[in-house]
Amino acid sequence: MGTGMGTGMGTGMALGERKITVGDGKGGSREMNIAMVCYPTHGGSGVVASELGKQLAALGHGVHFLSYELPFRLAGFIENMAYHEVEVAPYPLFRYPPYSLALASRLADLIKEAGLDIIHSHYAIPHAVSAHLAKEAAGASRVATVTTLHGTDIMLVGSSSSLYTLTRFSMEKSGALTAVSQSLREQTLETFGLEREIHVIPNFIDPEEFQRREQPGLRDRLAPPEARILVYVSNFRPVKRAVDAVKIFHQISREIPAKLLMIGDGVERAAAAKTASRLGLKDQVLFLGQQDNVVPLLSAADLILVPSELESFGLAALEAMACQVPVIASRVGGLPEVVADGETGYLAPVGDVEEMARLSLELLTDPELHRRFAMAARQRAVGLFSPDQVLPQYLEVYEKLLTTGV
Ligand code: GMT
Repeated sequence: MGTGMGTGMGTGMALGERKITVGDGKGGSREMNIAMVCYPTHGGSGVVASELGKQLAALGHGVHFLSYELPFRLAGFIENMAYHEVEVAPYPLFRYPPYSLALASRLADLIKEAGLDIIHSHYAIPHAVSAHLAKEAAGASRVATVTTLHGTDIMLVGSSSSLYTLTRFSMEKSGALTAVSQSLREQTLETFGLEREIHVIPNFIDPEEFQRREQPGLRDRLAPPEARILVYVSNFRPVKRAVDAVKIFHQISREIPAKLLMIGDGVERAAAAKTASRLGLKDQVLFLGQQDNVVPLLSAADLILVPSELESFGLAALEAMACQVPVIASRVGGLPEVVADGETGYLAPVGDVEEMARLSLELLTDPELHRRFAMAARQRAVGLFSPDQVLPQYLEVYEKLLTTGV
């Protein structure tokens, strides 16, 4: 089931004059038609796909989202954008409903229905495999395929022995590969022994949406005036080390009045709550669950904790920086590319709870230092990770593929 494409195709404004047109088969030209394939849940890859789709649609390109559910950032009518739900017919024979095949089939149909020029998959596994299959099934060798690697697909899922071969195959078959950090690019090349080009295109935020906007009264409702507010945002997978966040906070709260807001949900939430309760922090650690809009909460915060074990980029850190929230994070994966150590936050070894608590206290007890870091965080987020910086990089990849006819 798909929602209708908005009217006014081709009326979008040009951003940085980087509009790309393709031949319309009648001697004229038209904007590109792009299929965006992603997971719809609160993970960073779905967020990035949605934001990229919005930017492309605003330029006048036709953007078709395919997933099993509407990605949460795409609620409401968006001009030039359509959503196509991928449904898998339930059948008792299937122990595992074949979602990747249903996706490939829907994509193959859409290649013809919408005249797709590009299929942009977010995740090598399973989306890039489905994209390749769709191209073959539709006999559409002209359709270009782009795959953005986000980390989870490559380092956690794709490198497992059961999926390794197909992950590698999907990357080899993609017309272009992009990775969200230099670190992920290098890890991918090494893990899969690939020799091909991987473009590093970082994630981005909309600086208008992600800016410090304090909601009147919210801070007072969350904590007493003298307390500092820390946030932790994740999907509470083991790799995010939610328990470490509580332990870091425990050490901080022994020195200064503070509250910790735990945002998100997932398997480790119970362990984090148990740790908070064991450490006598039940009233100071608030579990707020899944939040569609984190800006008001980030705008009430003084610091974000990102103690992850693995993070190919760390979108939560970037969103916080854009809201003038300095970051205390693990020195791992792409986080050092996002957080400027000693300028917009501090980095420490994974699991070094003591050091992360010490660095947090350094910032939280020195208002001038904190102010400087907060300002630098916003400046870095806007200067390096805004659509103006990042969108042209994706457009360049698209343009190159379309002109070289891959
Ligand atoms: O780990 C998550 O939050 C979910 C995950 C995803 O695949 O949606 O995030 C990955 O992609 C994000 C967007 O590119 C990155 O910001 C995260 O660092 C990355 N997660 C890991 O590498 C563990």
